[in-house]
Amino acid sequence: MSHKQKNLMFGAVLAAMVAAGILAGRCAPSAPKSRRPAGASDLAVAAQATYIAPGDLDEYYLFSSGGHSGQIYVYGVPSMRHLVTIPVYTPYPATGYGFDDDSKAMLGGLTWGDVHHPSLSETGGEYDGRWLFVNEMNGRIARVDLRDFKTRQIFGPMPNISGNHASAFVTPNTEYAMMASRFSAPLANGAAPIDQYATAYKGIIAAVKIDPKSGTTSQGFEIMTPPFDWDLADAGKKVSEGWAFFTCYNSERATGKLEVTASQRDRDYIAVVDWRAAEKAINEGKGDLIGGVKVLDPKKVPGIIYLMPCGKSPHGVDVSPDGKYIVGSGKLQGVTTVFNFEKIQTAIRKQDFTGNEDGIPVLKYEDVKDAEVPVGLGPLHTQFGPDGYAYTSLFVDSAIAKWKMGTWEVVDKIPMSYSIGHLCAAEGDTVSPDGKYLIGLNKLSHGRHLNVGPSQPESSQLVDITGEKMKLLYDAFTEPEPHYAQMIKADKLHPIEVYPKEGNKHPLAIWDVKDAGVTHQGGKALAKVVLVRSTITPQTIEVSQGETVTVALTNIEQTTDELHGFGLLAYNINVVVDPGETKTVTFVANKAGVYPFYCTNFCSALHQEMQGYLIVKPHA
Ligand code: K7E
Ligand code: CUA
Repeated sequence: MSHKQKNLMFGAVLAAMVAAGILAGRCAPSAPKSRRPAGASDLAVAAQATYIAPGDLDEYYLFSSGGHSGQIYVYGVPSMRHLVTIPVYTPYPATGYGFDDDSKAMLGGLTWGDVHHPSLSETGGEYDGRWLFVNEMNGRIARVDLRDFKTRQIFGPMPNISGNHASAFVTPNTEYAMMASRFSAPLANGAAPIDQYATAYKGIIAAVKIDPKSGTTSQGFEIMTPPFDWDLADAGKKVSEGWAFFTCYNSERATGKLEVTASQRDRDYIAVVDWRAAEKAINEGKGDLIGGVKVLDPKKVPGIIYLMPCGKSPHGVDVSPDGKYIVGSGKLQGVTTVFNFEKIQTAIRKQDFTGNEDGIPVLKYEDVKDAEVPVGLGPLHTQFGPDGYAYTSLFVDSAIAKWKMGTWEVVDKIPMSYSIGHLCAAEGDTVSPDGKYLIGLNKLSHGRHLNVGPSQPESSQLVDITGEKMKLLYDAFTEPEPHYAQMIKADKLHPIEVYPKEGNKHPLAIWDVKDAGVTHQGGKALAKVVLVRSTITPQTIEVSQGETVTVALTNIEQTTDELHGFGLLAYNINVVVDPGETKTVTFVANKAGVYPFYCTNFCSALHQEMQGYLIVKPHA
């Protein structure tokens, strides 16, 4: 350990002691050498602000995108402690996800997904703590139930959509989650040469319908667009409720080297979608069946979508808490543009258009913009506080700019280490943001951690936004790849700790060891298994080679944290069963022999003894 590292560590320990009150009343220690522009008192304040004493709880849950890991990482804020990983699109041996029959079927043979934007369910524009929807770049949306933090549905791939990036972004009462294609392609899996891109390839803006009671997702509507690359979305709220906004790049309809070919025009677009009108059109039976989905063509169904010009190659689009402003930025510019929803409505009413793109009317930039805010270089995403302030991430400047809505004045900037992408404020995209905390989700960690070789973590930086000036509080490190995250007040979630026995309706559930055993019928074997400390019953599962074997495992515990596992490597079986839960795993016993199985989760002093044998009798 270098002298500098020791100093840093000493500083941290002192700060923690101050925070814990151990040094309270004494003079603050002299400033340790630090790479941060902060003195000892600042460090002590930061330490106190993020220190959660043993046994105490964090104030917020942070649901953070795991990118192409296909997972969601859950952190506590302000401690930034990693609490749990929710596997969504990727098998996760730690919880047995993707191994048992149900979760395996849900994954549909796929073993990864590219998660971008977690979206908490809302009621009246507030997070209601019921579900978390999360998109995947390849046309899927998943629903996580926040009662048990488990993925309960994977919907899609949605036909006609390739590269579903502008998603999941739910509407204020969780009627819909957004979808759109970033990579335009011929619809219905058709084929056309790339030189026909501008005409034969189509973009799609879509929405997935959500059942308000169960959260179950199903096909909503699709709107055909020119082959732009739809990038991000946000749902309107309050005055703009019923509308949704989507950014695009490549309004040039170019192919080839897009960094050049798709940057020729000065402006791209933000699509303004009247989703209620689209819903009504679908309910009236409008639309053409393409690839198994009703697709609305704006030429035939006017009044559902408009385009407003925006700075070249915009990325995020974010609606202010009151729904009045839509913030979007050309990501190569030094300003972010604030569009005014009232002005958009007026322009639409007056039919004040400059032209159209494949039947979609184009609004005038000057008609609909309110301000260009000089936030700094490379504005990507904006989040909101409770007090009329907005926070914009600047990728090129590697900083966050704080600015005031209405006066459009930039009041503060704080550097990020390094190259911030998204940012997340506490309940920052609801109708009533909490303020307090802002997290920069950075693309690179830039050496601010112990060296772990070339594959380095990404970083999340916690910022205090209670005061006039933003203050850096904490560096946390995450696995690839951070995109968006959402932060919800912890007291809005009430997760269960065990599955109540009465609620278990699984047809193969058993609750008494005397019901455990193996039955055989017509080439199939069914083993009903009880898991309870510290025995797997039956201890031997005997089958014949070639039989299709289903093992139904019920964990009959009703005690918090008493999980049991069932591991059997020879057949790639790894199931974890929570208290009160039943899971099945099915396989063909094609290898004769004796194969030990065992409980994988440490469950008691006699956990080691929780074992048994699968005996596969060879063909005679
Ligand atoms: Cu990384 Cu929203 Cu996919 Cu921006 S996205 S940075
Ligand atoms: Cu059950 Cu270990």
